[in-house]
Amino acid sequence: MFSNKDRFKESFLKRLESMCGKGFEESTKRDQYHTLGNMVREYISSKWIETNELYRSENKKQVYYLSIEFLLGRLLGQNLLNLGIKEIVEEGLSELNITLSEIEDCESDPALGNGGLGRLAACFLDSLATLNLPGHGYGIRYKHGLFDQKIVDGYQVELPEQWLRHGNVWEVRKPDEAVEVSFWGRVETSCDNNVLSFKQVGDQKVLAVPYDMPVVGFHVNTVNTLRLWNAEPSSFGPNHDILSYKRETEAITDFLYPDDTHDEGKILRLKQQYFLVSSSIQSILASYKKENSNVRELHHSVAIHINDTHPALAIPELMRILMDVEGLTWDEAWEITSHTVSYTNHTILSEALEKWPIYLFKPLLPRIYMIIEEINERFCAELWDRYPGEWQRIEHMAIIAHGLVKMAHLSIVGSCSINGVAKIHSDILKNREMKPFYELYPWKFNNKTNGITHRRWLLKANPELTAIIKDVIGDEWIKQPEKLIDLKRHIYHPALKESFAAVKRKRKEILAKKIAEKNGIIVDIDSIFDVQVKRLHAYKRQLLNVLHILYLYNRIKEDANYTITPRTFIFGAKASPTYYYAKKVIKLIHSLADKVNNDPRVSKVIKVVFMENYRVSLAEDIFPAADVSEQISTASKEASGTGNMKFMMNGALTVGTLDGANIEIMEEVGRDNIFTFGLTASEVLKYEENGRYRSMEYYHHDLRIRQVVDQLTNGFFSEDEGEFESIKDSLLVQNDQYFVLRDFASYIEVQEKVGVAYQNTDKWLEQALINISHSGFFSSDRTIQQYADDIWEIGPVALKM
Ligand code: 26Q
Repeated sequence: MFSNKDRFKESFLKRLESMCGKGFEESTKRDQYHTLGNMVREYISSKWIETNELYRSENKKQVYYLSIEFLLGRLLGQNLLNLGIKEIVEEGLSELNITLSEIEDCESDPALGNGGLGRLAACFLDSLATLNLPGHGYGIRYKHGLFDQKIVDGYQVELPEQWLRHGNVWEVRKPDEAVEVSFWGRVETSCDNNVLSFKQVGDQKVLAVPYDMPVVGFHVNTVNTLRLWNAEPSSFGPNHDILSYKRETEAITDFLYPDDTHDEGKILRLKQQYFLVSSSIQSILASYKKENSNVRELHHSVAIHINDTHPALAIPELMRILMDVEGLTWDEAWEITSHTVSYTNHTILSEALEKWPIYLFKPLLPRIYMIIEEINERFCAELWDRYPGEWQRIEHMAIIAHGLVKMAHLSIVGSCSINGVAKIHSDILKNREMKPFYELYPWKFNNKTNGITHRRWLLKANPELTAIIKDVIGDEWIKQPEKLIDLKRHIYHPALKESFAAVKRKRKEILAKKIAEKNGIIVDIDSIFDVQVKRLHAYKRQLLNVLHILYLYNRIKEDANYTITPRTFIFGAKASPTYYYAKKVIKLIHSLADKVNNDPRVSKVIKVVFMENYRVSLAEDIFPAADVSEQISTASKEASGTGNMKFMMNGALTVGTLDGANIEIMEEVGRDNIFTFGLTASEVLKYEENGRYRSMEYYHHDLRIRQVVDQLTNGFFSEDEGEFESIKDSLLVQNDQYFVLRDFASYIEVQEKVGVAYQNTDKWLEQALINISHSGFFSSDRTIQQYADDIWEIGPVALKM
């Protein structure tokens, strides 16, 4: 089918007829997409079956990655690339006068995640399969992924996302492997021969039906599985009020929660979490028991990883099944569970730490609550032994306290490993946020600096740059990304610099064309493309970027002799629908864009562009076109960041604070090849402790600051003068929690340096190439290898090609 272009063309045309009932001439792009997608899925299926058979027969340890989010992005192009058949398909299609990219554009962009955490899970799946590691994802098949963003008059409007509208060629429904998940009811305790047993009665059952998606490794035979659960009414459901039962059931997997920081405490969210966890643990145990007779050995064959605390109920759920179903004692079950589960923390923002009120939790999950109570009691007793009389410390560390269940504490106590996602983040966890737990269990804590898959973020997104690198250093780096460092010997070669400059230019032209189409703004290809794309959050400080642009506007207006390297400021960001401040900042970016882009003199040198509906497929157009990567979070607040790595790999220079993985990027490229500014993490933490920061002083003492802050409310933006008052208040009345004004001068200074540096084209190109050369460290292959070696203790299982 894919052995050469002629065979491909023949099969494609035949399949199109049989699938769509039309000839090629009458077929639509979507018909063609479905046809190709089906052919590829079929081509994958034999490898998929073989992989599963191999895993069964070898019976080696497997890892299951539980995540409430998998931000996959489009799969057709990535699967073709990983299977090594992209070129044949492209050649075949071109003889039919179609391009692969128009077909790819028919695919919906599965957005089953909010941002960093969900995209990380997707990169990890790609690396697991490519490294031939037996690792699978478990998630939720949301009917509606993250909302589509429309901008109306500068305001964000959310529309329901509809990725399943035209079906999903990649999934296989497995009704035979459906399991039941129980909610509500009560626990009946009975005692036989001095052994207590527990039964849930009066509960409501929901059917969890798995939809499996293949995860194709790059140029290997391994095809792993992403299993997404769909909630459906069970035949053991109630026999009254069936309609509301059906509605309630289906609501569980109806939509993805669009908030990635605020712990909303909604019962539906808790239902989603338990639904994911219970169905996944049942499925993991069922497949374990097919090959193994003794559940007491589970932790030697199975590792379960929880992506943040959202799947933390895996801990009590595994306890429940081991005790209530398998008949193990508490101690036996605890030994197994606490050696099976491992946990990654992705944030230190306190508002993001999950805490569930008992009054919500206990009625919904009565048996699980009982088990957590018991875990807590035993844990507190242990603490009491170790720290006699230190009741304050114990209260602070308890899993249940003040009417709340603390999911991070449960995760730490029930896991064998706890990791942060960048060095500084892991250090902050150990020395501050989770200090008492680190003192208790120092061996559990470790760091795994995040990574990204270069197969999507370089090979797929930037084939032009990929081709240049191959020309210069061959292709070993594709399998071993750390070998990108070989490029470094060549960075002074004029030919390399020229070809890199040509590629960057080409990708800027492509992006400029999209901007012209979508925004109606003509941007200057020779200007610096300065990009900030990420979720909108106060701590990520899009506002700092905005205020700097406003400052530049003022300079240009006031000083006829002011010169500046031309820049195009590009933003992409979704705000949580209920996050008032974030939505105001989106509006502010639009108001600023209107001012800047419509001013004849200012718009000659700077432009502001907001790209609507930022998502994986758009990101693949943006990173390759960027010159400057904005990573300007308040130091200590961004656990890692992963966009920073995608920019670096595509040859953008970072303007960043010493936060998250920016620090490790600096260690890789050297201080001269990154633009850092602002407070350090320890300075920020010190201010937070001593309370000595006064934003008002910066407002009064720096005229540049006073001018831009005043412009928020003095009619400059010619709208209702109250429009941006809340933003001004956040800076002055609320004392600027994220130190925007404190870092403002430093940011202006570093941005001036960027402008000057860009003028020296030759040197800039060298610096960009240095960034690319050092980006291999940030491949998720390295990250996953570290998880596999240090945490999961799994090794490769592979068929020969
Ligand atoms: C929790 C409870 C209720 C509703 C929603 C949530 C929720 C959902 C998603 C909380 C957090 C998230 C996502 C967090 C996230 O994306 N964190 C980012 O993770 C990246 C990968 O490790 C890091 O690079 C980023 O620094 C971090 O912000």
